Amino acid sequence: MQRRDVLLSGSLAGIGVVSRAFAQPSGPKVIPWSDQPPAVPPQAQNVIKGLTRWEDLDTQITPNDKFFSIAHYNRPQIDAKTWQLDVSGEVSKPTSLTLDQLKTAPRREVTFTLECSGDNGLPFFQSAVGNARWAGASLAEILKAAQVKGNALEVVFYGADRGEETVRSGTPLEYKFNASFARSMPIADAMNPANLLCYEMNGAPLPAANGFPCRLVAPGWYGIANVKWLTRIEATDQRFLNRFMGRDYVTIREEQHNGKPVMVETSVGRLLLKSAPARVIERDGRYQIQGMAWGPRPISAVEVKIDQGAWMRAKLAEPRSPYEWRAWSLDWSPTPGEHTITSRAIDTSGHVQPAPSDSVIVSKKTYWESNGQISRQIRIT
Ligand SMILES: Nc1nc2c(c(=O)[nH]1)N[C@H]1C(S)=C(S)[C@@H](COP(=O)(O)O)O[C@H]1N2
Ligand SMILES: [Mo]
Repeated sequence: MQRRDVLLSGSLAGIGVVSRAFAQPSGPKVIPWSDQPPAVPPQAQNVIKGLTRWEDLDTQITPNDKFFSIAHYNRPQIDAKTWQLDVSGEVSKPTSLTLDQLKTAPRREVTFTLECSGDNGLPFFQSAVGNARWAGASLAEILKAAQVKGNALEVVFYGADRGEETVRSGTPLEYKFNASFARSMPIADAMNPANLLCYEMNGAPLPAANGFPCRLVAPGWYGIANVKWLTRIEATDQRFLNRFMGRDYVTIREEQHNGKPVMVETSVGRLLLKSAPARVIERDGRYQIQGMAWGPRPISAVEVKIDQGAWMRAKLAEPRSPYEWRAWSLDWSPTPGEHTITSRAIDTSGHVQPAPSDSVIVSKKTYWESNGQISRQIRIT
């Protein structure tokens, strides 16, 4: 062995990268996109952590240390020994569960691709999506045990994190208060058997950044519905409308109704159909475009367009759990120079991921729910 090899295998021992690299001197090489997103601006660096660029999300499951993390208020450090989850409100049997009690309920698992509804809505925010194997107790079973009353409309999920909110800002009626992070869901949606009171992520205890000791995992919903650092679950006979339901996380579209313009405001909720080119790899002069596709219904096809060419069918990986993204790839023989790669997903109901020029995207005035087709730039030498 050369001295350099000894150093490498010593420092990288156990990762498995070294031996593979030496066994295949011309292993696949990732060609980074030439349109790298700008850095997260300083004022957003507490809110957004751990954004991993697309080129580095190279496994079906996103490892915990590459998973993004969003926190709108503080990032609570919770002591698992004293933590309790209250189940209260319009229920006949209010309860308070310790982590050990929660873990005595049957352990359920779901693999779910979690995407922030702001993903691709801002220049620096281009990979706020990850796929993990989540484990915990069934939310529906806990709610059934608490006996939700017939008059209840919604279930509200409260996190331990808090922050100052202001209504009627700058008017004589201005009111500031200390709010908890919270989101609500209609009873029927809360009863989805896939929903978890989750305490485990990819076989490890939930990391602090992702909600330790317990978070809601709501497959089929955007990240915002997946409340972290859970402390309280409350059934209510009213509509819950806080900042994250009715003010901030609102998609505003200018639509034409009977020929008249109408501003339509909707709360961000369910996941939308989407795909993204993840990376281009090259091996011995042969190129492959790889990406991911996800959405509320199973993916039936992904198509790829290079520059202004025709749409081409990508090869889909085997389908896995209905809630996780599906890998796709397309072999490519590029000419040297700058190229644009665009992908679009199609689901089993025939929905097509909209083009940026589609009215559903053009009419949208806020940055949430940006599920339009994504184009990336690459330079081939
Ligand atoms: N308590 C709490 N839960 C929260 C948030 C938050 O700020 N506080 N952010 C939400 C948003 S906007 C997203 S996109 C997801 C991100 O989950 P992650 O941090 O595990 O990636 O958490 C959601 N759950
Ligand atoms: Mo989000």
